[in-house]
Amino acid sequence: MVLGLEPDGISGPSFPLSPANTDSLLIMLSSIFLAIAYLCFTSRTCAETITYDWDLCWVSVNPDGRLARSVVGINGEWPNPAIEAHVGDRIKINLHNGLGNETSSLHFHGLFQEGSNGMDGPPAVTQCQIPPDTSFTYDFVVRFYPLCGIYTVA
Ligand SMILES: [Cu+2]
Repeated sequence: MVLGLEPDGISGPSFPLSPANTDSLLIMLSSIFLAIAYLCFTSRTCAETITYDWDLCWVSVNPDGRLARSVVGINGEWPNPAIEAHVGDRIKINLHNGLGNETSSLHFHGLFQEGSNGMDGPPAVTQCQIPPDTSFTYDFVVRFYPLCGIYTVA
């Protein structure tokens, strides 16, 4: 390491471009390229199809501790299950509307549905409501989104 003056006059380390450092730089850049290639390759080969079989139903719960009431549950349970997926995964949800007296749909709020707009779920906007005692399959790939994280399904 050579101590020298930085352009702004502050003393600090400098790294002259010697053949040894050029080799180190090339090795470092090659490593970064290989890491990026590995991530691209693994993100494609590791994509999975995640399938859920959900039956909407009424369940009696007391979510706020004040009064038990009927809420929409899934497979007889509430709170409803989470969907866990990575970018690139395909999500398939076989949804049966077992409510008996209400139409329904699932809306994937905030998720990009590029190429799969009909799977976004707002009733009367991108899909017809699912009548009681019928089924609908949501089928889409999770696209890249700059704010990967938690989204709500309503
Ligand atoms: Cu929304």
